[in-house]
Amino acid sequence: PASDPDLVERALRAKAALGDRLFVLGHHYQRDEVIRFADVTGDSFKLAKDAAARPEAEFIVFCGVHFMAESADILTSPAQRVVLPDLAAGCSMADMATFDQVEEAWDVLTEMGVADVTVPVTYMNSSADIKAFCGRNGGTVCTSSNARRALTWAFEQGPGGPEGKGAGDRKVLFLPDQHLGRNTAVLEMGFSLDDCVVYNPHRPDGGLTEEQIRNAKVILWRGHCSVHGRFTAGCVDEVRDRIPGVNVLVHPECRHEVVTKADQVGSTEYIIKAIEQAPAGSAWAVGTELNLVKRLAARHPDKTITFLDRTVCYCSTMNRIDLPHLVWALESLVDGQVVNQITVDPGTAHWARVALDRMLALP
Ligand code: CIZ
Ligand code: SF4
Repeated sequence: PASDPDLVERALRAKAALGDRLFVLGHHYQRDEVIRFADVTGDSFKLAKDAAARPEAEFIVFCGVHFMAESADILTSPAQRVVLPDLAAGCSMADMATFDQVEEAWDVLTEMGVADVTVPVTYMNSSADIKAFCGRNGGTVCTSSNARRALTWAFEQGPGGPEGKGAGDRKVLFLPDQHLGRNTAVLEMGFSLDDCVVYNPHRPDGGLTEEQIRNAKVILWRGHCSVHGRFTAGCVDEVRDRIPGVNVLVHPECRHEVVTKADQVGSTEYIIKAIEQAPAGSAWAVGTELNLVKRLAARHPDKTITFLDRTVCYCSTMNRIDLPHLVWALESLVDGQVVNQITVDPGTAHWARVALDRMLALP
């Protein structure tokens, strides 16, 4: 549906009034009515770096979800203020790993005597206190484009480097997305499915025996994305029947059997580039969030671009940022009021930054 012209006008007016004091970031999964007001667009990693590249902007309005706004706050200067237009825009995957649950899991590993050879690695899609946990315990952060490099680092350079404690016998605790962890370990690094176990935070000892934990190379947290986790192997078969010659392109947050059946797998930025570079007339079925797939289809009318699923599949929390919330946040700033500011306490920010800096230094 077309946006309310009055709200569009108000958003434009507020942006003009704030000028260079304002920097609006828009994630690729945002609604059309919101993303048109973004000064830059990107995936979570690109946006975190873009936020840091604008030190003169007083206000960073983050059109995305909570963990992304936290990362922006961590990576920008203390004087800059990060605003999330709707505080209810969380991420169900990030919420699947709470700090208390992760501490409890670490206690289990400590009791078994394996914590000191285990390197925690968290996906960007996690709260600041989980990133800080990784920073404090010798681990790092990864994105969907550098997960293999982060895991390689963890196994080789983990505590004490190649000669350090547990070298050759190391494990990774991968948080919170089991699918990204498994797809990376198995499809990109040569681990077997049996090298991976799934730790369920709702069961005692993660629902695992001591032997299973001891034998595992990769301990996957039992989290998933409610959007990407919905695609099934059946969706891939169905689209191949429907569109002969179609290229199936999916995000690594999809289940292992979906990624295995796909032709290409990659991060959000990878997906966008692959479609841009695809020849005219080619056909693509894309397994990622629907706002982005629709935009790609509209931007490339010379290619056939369809959604991998037959049902509608938006990220409901991304969609909470709508034009009324954006206008409210911007007009409040014009009135001198910073609403919905996202701040990370300095102690957490310090250790989260340690983990993020390790990621940024990955070879
Ligand atoms: O699934 C998401 O939310 C993704 C891919 C976020 C991002 O930009 O990394
Ligand atoms: Fe979280 Fe998935 Fe939504 Fe991304 S698409 S914000 S991982 S629920």
